[in-house]
Amino acid sequence: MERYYQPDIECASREQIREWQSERLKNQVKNVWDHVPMYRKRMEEAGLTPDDIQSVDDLHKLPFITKDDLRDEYPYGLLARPLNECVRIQSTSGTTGRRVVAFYTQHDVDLWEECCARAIVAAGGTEEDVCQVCYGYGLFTGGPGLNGGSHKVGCLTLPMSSGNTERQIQFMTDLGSTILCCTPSYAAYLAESIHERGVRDQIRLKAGIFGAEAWTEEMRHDIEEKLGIKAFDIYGLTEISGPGVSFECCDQSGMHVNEDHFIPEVINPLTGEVLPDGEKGELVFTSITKEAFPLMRYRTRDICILSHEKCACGRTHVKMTKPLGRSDDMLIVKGVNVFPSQIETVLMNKGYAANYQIVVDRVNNSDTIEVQVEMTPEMFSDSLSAVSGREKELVDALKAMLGIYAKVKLVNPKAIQRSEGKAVRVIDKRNLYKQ
Ligand code: DLL
Repeated sequence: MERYYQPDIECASREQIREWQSERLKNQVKNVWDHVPMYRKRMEEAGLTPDDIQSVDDLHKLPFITKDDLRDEYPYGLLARPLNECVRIQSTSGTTGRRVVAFYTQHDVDLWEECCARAIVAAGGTEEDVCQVCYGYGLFTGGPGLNGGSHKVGCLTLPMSSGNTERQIQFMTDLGSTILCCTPSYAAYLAESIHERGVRDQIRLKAGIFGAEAWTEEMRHDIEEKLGIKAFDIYGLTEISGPGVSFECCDQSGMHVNEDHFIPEVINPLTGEVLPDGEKGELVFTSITKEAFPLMRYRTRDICILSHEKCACGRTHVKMTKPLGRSDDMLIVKGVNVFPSQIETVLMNKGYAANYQIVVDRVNNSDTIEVQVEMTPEMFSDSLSAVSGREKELVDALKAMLGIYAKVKLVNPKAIQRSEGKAVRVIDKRNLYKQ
């Protein structure tokens, strides 16, 4: 029997959800008009006043905001509440030099943790469970979000944070963890390490809640099989709150967006036109219940598809596909659009583990792409000619998927550095020349 953390909300009628959204959107628009100068200016430029937004049908009138706006307003420009009402910040890693700082009131933290609790219950979590959280704690939202959700559900929470694989496995076996929360790449690494140590039969895990980075269905099956669990996807971003913006249910057919808090839209990234269900485009969110840091029509850069089709789990909130890539993750190699997930699919279908790296470069004014992937331990003893035969096989399969030649280099098992958080899949050396 399907269980829900907040059944009245998660299974509300579409009319009810629409009513909540319209009411909350109207209030939020008034709120940001009164308290955030940038929003008022943008609305005035678009010839709008709060009265123009009467329901969700008017949402499309509002201007978009982007990560550049967040940067321009850094750090306090978008605050909608006085600082003394804020109790927390979280921040993105800022690896691309674009650090985002998001603010929370206590109310914001509570609602965020409830969203994570919904995800944990959807994955089968109850107060009987031992929930091991190995997302990073600190500025990253992964650890604090799932930690809070786990408390709300009443699980025994293991606040492990990321890294120290030896200790992770020891706690997992000694305390009998039943739910694992981490990035999918770290789950794959943990699975590998558990097998190497021969302790698979001491593991009690039943479910994993994996997100924060792109992962394919092939990778899901691999992790599910190696750990003997059901693996659930969870999505979110710091700007909108953190993990739990959407989450997967037992149907594993997309992630339900917590629509009572976040209104999703999918737009054509070039024209800004709102696209109907089933069409692929850039995901945009409006946070209608956030107090401290509400974002109106925020362009996420994540590419996905929305679906209002009825879900077998009984939840009524719209589902989004896994992000099919990020518009800024997309590599353009020799003029062709390449998504790392396409490469991962080819590798996993050919029996390789998800330990790979994509190196893009420019040689003699022409783009090159090399896929480095680890041989499996069984392949390691292969002859040189067998190895080059395998490389050729992958080159052909990648050509069929991508339409361009990608060099393939099979490397020794363990040669690719394992990740404890978000995996670094792409090294684009062309960026070095731009600086
Ligand atoms: O990654 C929040 C999070 C933590 C989500 C733990 C799930 C679990 P940021 O660091 O701000 O926040 O990165 C947000 O990560 O725009 C997506 O591109 C990507 N992302 C997040 N979840 C998924 C997912 C957290 N399930 C960015 N699948 C987002 C694919 C994901 N990409």
